[in-house]
Order: sequence, then structure tokens, then C-alpha cells
Amino acid sequence: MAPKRKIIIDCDPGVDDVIGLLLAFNAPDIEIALVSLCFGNVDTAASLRNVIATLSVLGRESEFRKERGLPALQFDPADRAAWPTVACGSDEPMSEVRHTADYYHGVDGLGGVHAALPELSTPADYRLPFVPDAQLTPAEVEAKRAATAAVVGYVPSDREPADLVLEILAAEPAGTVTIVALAPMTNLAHAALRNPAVFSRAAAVNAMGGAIAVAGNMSPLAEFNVFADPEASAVVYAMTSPSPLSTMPPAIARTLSDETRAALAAVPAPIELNLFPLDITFQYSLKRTEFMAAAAPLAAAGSPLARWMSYWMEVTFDKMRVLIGVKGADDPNADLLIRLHDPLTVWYTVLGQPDASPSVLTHYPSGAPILPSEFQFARASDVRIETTGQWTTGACIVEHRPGATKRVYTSPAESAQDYGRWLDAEAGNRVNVAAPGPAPAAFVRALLATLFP
Ligand SMILES: [Ca+2]
Repeated sequence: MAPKRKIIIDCDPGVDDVIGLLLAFNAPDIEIALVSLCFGNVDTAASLRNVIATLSVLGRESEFRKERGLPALQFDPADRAAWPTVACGSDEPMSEVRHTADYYHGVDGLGGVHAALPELSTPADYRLPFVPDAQLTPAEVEAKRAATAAVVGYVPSDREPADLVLEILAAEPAGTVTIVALAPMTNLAHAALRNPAVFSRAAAVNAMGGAIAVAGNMSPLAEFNVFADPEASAVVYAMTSPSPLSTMPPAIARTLSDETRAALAAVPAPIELNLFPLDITFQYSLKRTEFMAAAAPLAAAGSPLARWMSYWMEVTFDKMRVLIGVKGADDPNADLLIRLHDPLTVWYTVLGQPDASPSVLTHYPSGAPILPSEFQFARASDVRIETTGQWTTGACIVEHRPGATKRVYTSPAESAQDYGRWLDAEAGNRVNVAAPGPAPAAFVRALLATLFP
């Protein structure tokens, strides 16, 4: 059997993040080395609680399936080697003030599920193993040791995600670990600036974020993950450049030490950034009727995962009814849906290589395989993030002037006339922007078959 591919998931669960996590944990041939949390949809404490609850529910589901003789889940907490490290990261963006989206996800990020189904929630002291000793009293450190030792299904860490990301990338062969970015990019930007050379060892960063040719969802131009920390996105995007300093945002550039500048100038290779912007993710959604058809029979049979997920999915479908309004809203079968922004990005990641072993994730219902090559990309696009605009902060700026082609500047004076050095062979960013991929209906069927085998 081929070794499992290692991935790191940086997220802010959040409804669609949890669906993405469930997809990743149930994917074959994938090892999740780290789940790191960033502020975003909700704060990191709430995100952490949701990740812990997700892993705990997966553990219960695993038991339930064994008892009933149902097909096993890919993630089995009985397998100690499969436990991911979980770490709590930034609660503040690199600059500016914090924005969250709890109007959509509920104050706990999952529609109030922890209060509604306490038997499927987390222990009260769930945060203790994640707090550094320096912030605790000796008695609390003792309690932390005991709480940490009792954890099953994951390895809690009290360290910063940026350091853990770098440690994993340094320990594994270069080009083998993929980072899945489902939140504001604060943790990842800190990692990139802390050690650009090690950060560049990532096989790729597959990121949900940005609005390229469509309206944003936080402002007319900005998508949430970018808007919540534009500097962080700009830093990670800059790591795709042959010259990262050429697109480093001003607020960050002026804080860089000489040492960091030198390290950025000497990065061995630009990172591969595969971006899934709103333009594409909006086309993938899960309808209430589709979800209920898959989950309701299992929930009725007592499946912990189906019961838990049904609760917060129903709350979110109802939220959609209020937020956008639907035709025939009194009809319980009305076409309510949840956008699959984060799960789509996870799906691309777990599909893996074209020669990967066949799995439920890689087949259309007809049996025809879905290949990663079905995802099309506008490759090496010079996408940059606006960080200083009054109304445009978080916008993705893309060269689209008529006739623009790759430029070769023959002298410094000539390149100075194009202040941004757009499409310059030696400057600017190189982002792979996803275009429409496999049929949305195929993804929904693969997703549901994976979550509820
Ligand atoms: Ca997210």
C-alpha cells in the first residue's frame, strides 16, 4: 500500500469547514498531520471546540458502525497513528480589526449544537491542554497534564500553529505535504515569514478564498477569508512570486528584519498556490433534500454523526431561509442549500494523483473515475491582494488590461513606468485560479457517500 499523503488543514469551523474536515477524515490514503485553528467564522476557542466535537463524534460513529456491522469509517480513533495534532492559533489578524461571521454560523460556529446536544459535545475543560504552561498556575499545569493524557483521537498541542507547520514541513521530504487553507491565512503567513525556505517545501497550498470576477461576500469586492486578514493573504500569495518582496504588503514590508528580507530574497522555489475563489465555490452546493435523504435514515437508526450533523445543518438551512429568502419558504422541501466552499477545496486535495487507488471519492455514480485533472486552472495568474484601500481592502486585483502579455522590461527606467510590474517575468504573483471543475452533482453524491458510507 502506498504511504498516505500528509496534509495540514488550517481552518475556522464553521459549518462548511466541518463538512470539509469530515470529508478529509473519511478520505482514503490521506493522513491529517495537523488541524490548526485561526479566528474567522468564530473565534479560535469556538473553532477548537467544534474540531474536538467533530473528532469525538467520529469516534462514536466508528463504534456505532462496528456494533451495527455497517461499513467502517476511514478515520478510526482506535488507530493511535491516525491521530492528528490539533493546535490553536491566531485570534487576531496581522493588522486591522477582527471580523467574524457568527451571524451565519451561530455564536458557537455550529448553530448552537453544543447546547442542544450536550451528550455529543466536549468536556468543559477542553481548552486546558492547548494553553501554554507559562499562562497557567502550577495546579492548572497539573490539571493540564491529566487532561492531555486523557485525550483520545487527537494530540493536543499548546504550541503555535506557525511553528508546528514549519516543523512538519522540515521533517518530511520537500514537496510532499499539502496545506489546505480554509480560513484567514494568519497562521500560514506567520509561518511563511518565520522561515520562508522551509515554508516553500510545501507541495502546494490549496486555499479557499478571494473573489476574482464576481462580487465579494463581505464587501462589494472582498471575500471573507481575504477580508478578515488581507495582509496575511497578501503574504502567502507573495510566496508564489519569483520575488516575494515585490508584492509584500506595505504594512508588513516595513516591519521585516534584514534577516527576513534576505531569507525572502533567497527562497529556493515559489510555492504552488491553488486558489478556489467564490467564483467557483458558489457553483457547488448541497441541498437540504439531498442531505436529509442521506442522513435521516441513519439519524433515525441512532448514528451519532448523522444526528449531530443533522442538528446544525438544519439550523443552517433555516438560516439560509432567513438570509436569502426562498420561493415557497413554507414548503419544507423548498430548495434550501449550503454552499460547499471549503469542502470543494478539500475534495481537490484528497482526490490526489491520477494514478491513486480508486475510491468512492474518485468516482461518479456511473462508476467513471473523477480525476484531479478535471479541475481546470488559470495557471500562474498575477493575482494580488489590496491591503490599503478605503473601500477595496481584501479585493483580488488581477491584470486584465487588453493586450496585456508577459512583459520583459529592458531597463529599470522602463519597469518603473509600470509601477506594479504586472506580468513582469521577475516580479508579481503566480496563482493558479480554479475554473469550473467536475460536475457539482457528482461532488454532492461523492460527498454524501463518503460521509455516510
Ligand atoms: Ca472556513
